[in-house]
Amino acid sequence: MPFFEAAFSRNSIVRVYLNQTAILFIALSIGVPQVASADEPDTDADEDKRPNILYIMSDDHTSTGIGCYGSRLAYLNPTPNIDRLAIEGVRLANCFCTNSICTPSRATILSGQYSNVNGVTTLIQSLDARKHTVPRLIKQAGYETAMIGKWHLKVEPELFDFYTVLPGQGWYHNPEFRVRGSKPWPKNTMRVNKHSSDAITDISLKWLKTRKQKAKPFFLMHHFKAPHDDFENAERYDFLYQDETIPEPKSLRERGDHGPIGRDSYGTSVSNRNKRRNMGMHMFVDQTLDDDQYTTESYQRYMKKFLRTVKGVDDNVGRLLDHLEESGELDNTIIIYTSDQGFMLGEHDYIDKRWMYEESLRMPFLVRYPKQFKAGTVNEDIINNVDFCPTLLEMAGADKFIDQLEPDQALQGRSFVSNLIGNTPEDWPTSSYYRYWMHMAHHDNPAHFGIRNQQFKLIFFYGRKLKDQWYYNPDRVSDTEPFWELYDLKNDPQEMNNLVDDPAYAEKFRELKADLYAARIKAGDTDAEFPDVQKLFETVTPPAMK
Ligand SMILES: [Ca+2]
Repeated sequence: MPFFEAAFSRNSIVRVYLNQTAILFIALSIGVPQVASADEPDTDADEDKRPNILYIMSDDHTSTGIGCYGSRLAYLNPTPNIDRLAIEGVRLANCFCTNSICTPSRATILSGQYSNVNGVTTLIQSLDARKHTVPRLIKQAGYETAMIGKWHLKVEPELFDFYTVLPGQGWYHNPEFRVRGSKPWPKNTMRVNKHSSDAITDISLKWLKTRKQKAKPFFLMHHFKAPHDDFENAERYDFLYQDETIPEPKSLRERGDHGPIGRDSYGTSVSNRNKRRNMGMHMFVDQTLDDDQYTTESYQRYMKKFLRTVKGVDDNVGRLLDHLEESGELDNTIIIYTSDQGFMLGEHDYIDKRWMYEESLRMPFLVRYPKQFKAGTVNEDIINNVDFCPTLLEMAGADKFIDQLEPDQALQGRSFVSNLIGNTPEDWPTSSYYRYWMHMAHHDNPAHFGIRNQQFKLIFFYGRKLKDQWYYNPDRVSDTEPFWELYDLKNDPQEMNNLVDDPAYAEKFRELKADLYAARIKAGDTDAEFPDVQKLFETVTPPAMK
């Protein structure tokens, strides 16, 4: 039985009953003397009781910065409103990104396709409107739709009934928004004299209160800009955590055998390890401090700015929940909270995302809908953002239109509604494929792809600058030597020991490499355009893994 029918069987019956047996029966049964004309609209009968869907997504809000994920920061209670969704709903423990950077993740969510298929592999490309499958099919299913906040896909979000979006990354303070209007996109703009998290929420609340098609359920994509760097908080949080010493991850200073063995030059840092770009520079740390002091100061400033920005997100999630409660819509709204990817908060001395490492790879995902999802559930299935589109479509009853998609719009993921209910399909995937394309751009991350299952992660850093697949200062970027990383997440959840030098894991390496080979074929990502990459993948093998 489709999701919304199961949830609303009673309402569905009432609706069908009213529509089909007509109003005469009701009029007689309740003793109304005059029989209404069959042509007269019946308000109750016409009201669509399917669930609203509020999809809240923030930018770079790693699960480490969300209380219910239980990290070293949880004791600060950084996100009580977001945590409420986990307490009263389902938390996904193993939800992963397929390409951990803003524009590609958003394109994957809207299209239900991997980056290599939807064409948005890097920050450069935009997503063809033909592939805006989520808003198109959900509108077709009879929802009133809106996109409010950070969009970052360049083209007009034209398929939504309503939109108000930030241009590109947008501004934290007094942001400008692009709106629908008489001039061609993107020339219709307005500006709000507030912090972006407050402004975006104001706009969403206003839309919820004044939307034009109230007989329909709503589908709102509410996208915060925060807590993306440079982590600018609203003034009211300036002194939050001022006297706190934020705990460091052990790997900030003791990097172990993480990363390419014998090499630690990659990735921008909290410390002054990366001399070209590190967080201390962004945080105006005194460049003459000794190494230890520099790391301490850089980390503390970084965490406090990040967490203050997070607090602004959480308080505004609270405003959205309060509105739904006050308007009586809370329990008839599927409320999702997620982030376009994770973020490194000093683990392994890294900042930013892009890596396939846990804190960057993992997406927080919480969903509250008490009519279907049991409160306090933690689901550990391997799910990724290619699955978001089919899931949202099923939630809206729009999955019946999937058959209408053209071959180049075909969905690559699967709906995880059954998983949320507690009925994981027996043939549910047991691993997730990943690829980061933007070789050495911005944060000095070599391009890589890999696979993660419940226990292991295998990553191949092919290290090639590919045509049209990089961005920003290309002259600075050159190819890097290919290398492998292998982690046993069950015995080494912090990814401190790259096992590719340990012959005891040679068989496991070969098994995972075969899985990765198959995952690449399944994702349609076989580098037909870049045969050198596929050749490196097939031929480069660490000596201990032969
Ligand atoms: Ca992002």
